[in-house]
Amino acid sequence: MKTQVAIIGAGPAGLILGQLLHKAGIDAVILEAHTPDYVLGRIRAGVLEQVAVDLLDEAGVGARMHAEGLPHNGIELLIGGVRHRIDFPGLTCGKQVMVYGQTELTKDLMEARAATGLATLYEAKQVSVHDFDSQRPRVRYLKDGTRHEIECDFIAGCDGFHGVCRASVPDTAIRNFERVYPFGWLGLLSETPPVFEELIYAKHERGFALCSMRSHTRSRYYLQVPLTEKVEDWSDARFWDELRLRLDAPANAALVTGPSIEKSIAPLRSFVAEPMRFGRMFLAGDAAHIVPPTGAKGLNLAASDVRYLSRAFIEFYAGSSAGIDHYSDRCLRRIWKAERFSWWMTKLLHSFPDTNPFDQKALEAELDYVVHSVAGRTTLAENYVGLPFED
Ligand code: RFL
Ligand code: PHB
Repeated sequence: MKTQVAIIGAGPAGLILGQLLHKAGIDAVILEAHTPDYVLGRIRAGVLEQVAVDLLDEAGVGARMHAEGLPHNGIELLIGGVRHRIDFPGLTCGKQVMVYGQTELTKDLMEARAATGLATLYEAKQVSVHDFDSQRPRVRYLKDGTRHEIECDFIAGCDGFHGVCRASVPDTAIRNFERVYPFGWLGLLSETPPVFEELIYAKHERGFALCSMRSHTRSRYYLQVPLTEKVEDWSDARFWDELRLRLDAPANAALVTGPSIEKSIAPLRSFVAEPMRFGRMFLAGDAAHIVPPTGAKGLNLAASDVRYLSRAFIEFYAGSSAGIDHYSDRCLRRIWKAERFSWWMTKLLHSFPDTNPFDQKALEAELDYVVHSVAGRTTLAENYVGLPFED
């Protein structure tokens, strides 16, 4: 088989890229290791920046998001039992974010791709990437017991943190930057109305908690837990009891509990691989970087990478290699700002074991500054709604 771009991975990065390339008349094949149901079963992100919303519109998949998504104008920080509102439009000249689940977005992208009859090869096993330092890269895979090979102009590694693309780069050609946190997030999804109309980020001495949502009838909650915790040890009742301890009286009065639809623990990590281009192979999304979810940036970064990558490919086929030459640097400038923000939000709002008393006092002063100064709130708001692209 021959194609222009072989995309590895049908998560948000791979599917958005496929759609943008299709719109531009560039031929692409997507290879995915799992089934569509498996991909849709992973409950992950919930918050989209305006630039991600705009990109989904550009890709022609924004209709249901606009009909069913929830535009949000702020978040609440609950610190030491006191609420502080971060007003996004007021602090960022009118910007807001959209609450729309990654599952729904992925479903929209899958349906749009199926409707145009484009090839997504699900359950492609033993995917391997070859000759990406030459003019003719190749991708091999096993499907239904038969081995196949794709010849392409480019490989887009959109295969997530555990994917094969980054792992295929020689150690000498790549540098990894990493910070691992000594806790994870225990997430619970329930068919219950959200506790509040905006997201509540709660800092508590028992640990961080987040009240989020997917719709007016579906809620998503998270609790900071030590990495040693096992999800089997968290009954729904234990989860709700612990959440109550970390919220304030108005939230507890409004909290509607119910059976969980999904419950899982995700470790927190900051990670960046540099560069993101290796000859004719490009990494995008979680394949190249991971952020702790506190800043709601992972999916948004995946979207911004493929925005740059799609434009780079379009420019290439129009006769200029400037876009592919600048891809890595352009992405990384934006990525490092989101990494910094996600690390900062995590540091401010979580309880860290072994924090010394001086650092603890300095952190409390920093939080006090952030919520009580317009400059502090503006810094948080402009990073949360998403920094502009440098084109
Ligand atoms: P994905 O979604 O991991 O997709 C990669 C795809 O590649 C496939 N794959 C392979 N296919 C073929 N061959 C191989 N060898 C392959 N290896 C892997 C995988 O099966 C998969 O389908 O990466 P992508 O597309 O880069 O998208 C990234 C996002 O999924 C991720 O950054 C976000 O979910 C992060 N995230 C959040 N991001 C936000 O922007 N806002 C949020 O509010 C937010 N909340 C979150 C989050 C992530 C969380 N977890 C569980 C990590 C909340 C949580 C709890
Ligand atoms: C979510 O709804 O899953 C969510 C929202 C905000 C975050 C992280 C996760 O910062």
